Amino acid sequence: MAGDLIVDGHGIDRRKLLLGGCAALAAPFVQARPGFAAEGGAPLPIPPILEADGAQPVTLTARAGSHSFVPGIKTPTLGYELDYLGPTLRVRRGRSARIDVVNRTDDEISAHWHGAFVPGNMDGGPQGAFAPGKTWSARFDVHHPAATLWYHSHVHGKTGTQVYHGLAGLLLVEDPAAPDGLPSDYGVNDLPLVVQDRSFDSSGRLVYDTSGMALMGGVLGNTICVNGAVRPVADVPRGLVRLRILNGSNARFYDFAFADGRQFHQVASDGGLLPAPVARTRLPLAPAERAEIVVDFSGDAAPVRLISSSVAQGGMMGGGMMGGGSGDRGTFDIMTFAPQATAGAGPASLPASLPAPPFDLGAPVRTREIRLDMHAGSMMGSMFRRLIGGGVMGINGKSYDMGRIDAQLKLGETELWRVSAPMMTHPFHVHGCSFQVVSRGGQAVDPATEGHKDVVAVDARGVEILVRVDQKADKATPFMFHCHILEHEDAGMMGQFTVA
Ligand SMILES: [Cu+2]
Repeated sequence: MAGDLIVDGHGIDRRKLLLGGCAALAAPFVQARPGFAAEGGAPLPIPPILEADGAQPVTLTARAGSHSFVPGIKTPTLGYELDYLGPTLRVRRGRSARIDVVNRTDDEISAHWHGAFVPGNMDGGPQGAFAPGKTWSARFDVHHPAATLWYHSHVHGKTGTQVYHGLAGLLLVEDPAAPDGLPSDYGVNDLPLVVQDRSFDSSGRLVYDTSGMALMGGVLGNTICVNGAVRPVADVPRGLVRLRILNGSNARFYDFAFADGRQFHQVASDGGLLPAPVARTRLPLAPAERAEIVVDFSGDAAPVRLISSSVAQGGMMGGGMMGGGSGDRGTFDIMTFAPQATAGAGPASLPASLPAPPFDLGAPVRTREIRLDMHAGSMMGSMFRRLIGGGVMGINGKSYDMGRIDAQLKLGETELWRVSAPMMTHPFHVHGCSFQVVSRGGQAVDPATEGHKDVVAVDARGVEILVRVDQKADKATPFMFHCHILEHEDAGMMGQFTVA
C-alpha cells in the first residue's frame, strides 16, 4: 500500500511503464521503514557568511561530519566547511571570486556554481571532479546580477548521494551599483532557507535508498529540514522580511504557502530580481529552483507557519505520510516564523520597481528539440542497478556520456529550445546562463512574473525557452543540460554542450 501511494505520488504513468514491458513494476516497492520521530521546533540555523571576493582566496573544505538534525541525535553527514551543508558564499558583481575547494572526503567531489555565469573550466561540473586530498582553485569574475545562486557537488553518478548527505550551500551575488531597497540584514530580516526532505533510520542515520522504485521518481524523504534543522522556528522582526528560498531537495516539488493564506510578494527568481514585486499566495518550486519573497509580519503577534501542498507530479506521498502534517489533508509543515516585539530596522515598504536584469535575448537564430526520456521498455531485470550506472534515463534517446558532446553553441547567439518530458514532470537545468521561459504548454509566459531562470519544470505539454550563453566552454570542460531530479541526472538524463 505504501508502495502504491508512493509510486502514484510520483506521477509516473504506470500504464506506460507496464506497456513498456516491466511487469515487476506492479508490485509495491517501498516499504515503510522505521525511523525516529523527528520533532521540529529548533531555532532556524543560519549558515555563516563567507565573503569570497576578497584579496585572499577563501577555503571551502569538503569533509565528513556529524550533525544534529534534531537535538540529541548525531547523524553522519558531509559538508563544505560545516558538518552539514556549507557557508553562504557572498560575492559582488564586478569583483573576482577566489575559492579554494579542498577535498577531505574519501571520494571524488566537485563544486558546481549553480546558475553562475562562469566559463566551462570554472563550472565545477562532472569534468571538474577531483580526488580526495586535492584542491581545486576556483577563480572567476563575477558578471552575474544580484541573485540567490547555490553550489553543490556534481560528480556523475554520485551527485544524488553527495548532495543528500550535505554537499551544498548558497552563493549570493550582490550588485553594489544597483541597490534593491529590499530587506538585506542577513540572518535578521534577510533569511536564507535551504528546504530539503530527508529520511532517517532508527539510529538517526540518513537513509539514501537506491534499491527501490523511489529512484524512478527520485529519492524522497519523509522529514522536512530547513538549513539542516527539522521544521525549525525563526525569530523575525515585526516588519518586512526577505526569504531566499532554495528547493535543495533531490527530487521533491513544493507548492509553498502560508497556513493563514496571506499574500506575499515575489521579488526574484533563479537568476535575479523581477522588474517589480509580484503579489502571490502560493509559490511552486521544483528541485533546484530558487525564489526570493518578501513577507510582511508587521501585524503579527502569533507565530506564522510556512506550509506546502502535496504536489502529485513531483513525488509527493501525501500529507499524512509526512512528519509535521498540519492536519489539512494534502499539506505539510515547512517551518514557523515567530514575530518579535519590535519592527527592526529594515525598509517599511516595498519598492514599486526593482533593478532587474534586462530581457534582451532577441530573436532565436535556431531551434533545438530536447526530450527528457525514461526508457521504460528497457527496464527488465536489473533495472535498479542500471539506473545508477546510467543507460536507463536519457535525453533524445541517449544516456549521458562524458566523452560525447551533444550540442555546439555559438557564443552569444540566442536559440529556442523546445523541451518536453513525456512521462513525468522534470526540472530542466542549463549551465552557464540564465534563460527566459517563452511558453508553457503552448501558453505564452510573462517574463515580468517569471524572471530569469536556470531551472524550469517541464511536463508532457512542453516548455519553450530562449537560451543564450555568453561564457565559453570547450570539449574538455563543457556545460551540462540535465534533469535536476538528482537520481535522474545520475542515471543519465544529462547532455553536454560546448560554447565557442
Ligand atoms: Cu527527471
